[in-house]
Amino acid sequence: MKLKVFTPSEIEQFIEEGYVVLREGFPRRVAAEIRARLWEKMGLREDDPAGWKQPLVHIKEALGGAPFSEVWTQRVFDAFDDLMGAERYRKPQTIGWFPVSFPGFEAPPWRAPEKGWHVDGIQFHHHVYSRDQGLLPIVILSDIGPGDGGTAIDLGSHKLAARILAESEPAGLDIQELGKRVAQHPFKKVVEANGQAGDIFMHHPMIRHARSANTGRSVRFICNPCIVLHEHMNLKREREEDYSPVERAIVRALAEQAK
Ligand SMILES: O=C(O)CCC(=O)C(=O)O
Repeated sequence: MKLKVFTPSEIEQFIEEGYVVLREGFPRRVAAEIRARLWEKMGLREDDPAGWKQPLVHIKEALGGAPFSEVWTQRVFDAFDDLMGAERYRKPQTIGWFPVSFPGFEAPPWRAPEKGWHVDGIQFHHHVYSRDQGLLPIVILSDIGPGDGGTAIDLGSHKLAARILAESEPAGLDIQELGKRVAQHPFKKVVEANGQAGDIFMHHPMIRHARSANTGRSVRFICNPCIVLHEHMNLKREREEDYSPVERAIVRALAEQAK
């Protein structure tokens, strides 16, 4: 596959670690307009911290039209093409949901969360080739520095989940059982998804991740839309170059296990 946005070494990082960051995927202006709309929706004000009464407000909605749909730029779709394969996924029109996390409830230093680790996908039965989630993008809507509540991700855990799923075939696993089995394994390396408004963290759909406490000073806005593939992943392609990086990560995880 000819790459449009990422370099071969970034693709290699995605395959091995389970994530790559698209910097400046969409304009900062769009992020600012979305935040303004979300403040309105929450009935809270950015300039009135006295009104922030809880560490998290979860806006469980997918929202479309400008400014929300303006996240989906050609650059973002080019990045999706690089990771899932052009024409192999359904182009989203909306974004959501929005977990907004507030500072002032947990003191620094930031620590990796003890609870809440999961692989996404409560809405489908999981197979190693599932089409229901082709990628997990975390759309950064506010500047998120170290300690500011960036999503915690366990690098390389997508390979573990892939192996667990492969072993469960042909029955596959429901999300609770997948979560339980992944939780029996130690963490490899936990990092925070830090970035600037306009960046998008592109995660392998099988990565283990968790919400982390916002120990910073600013309100953290993200959203994590689900990108659906048109067809199941193909883990037995005839030509090596036809694998998407999402598929190649799974194929490699299974080959490493067989060694
Ligand atoms: O809030 C976050 O940082 C993570 C959100 C998340 O993991 C989820 O909603 O699946």
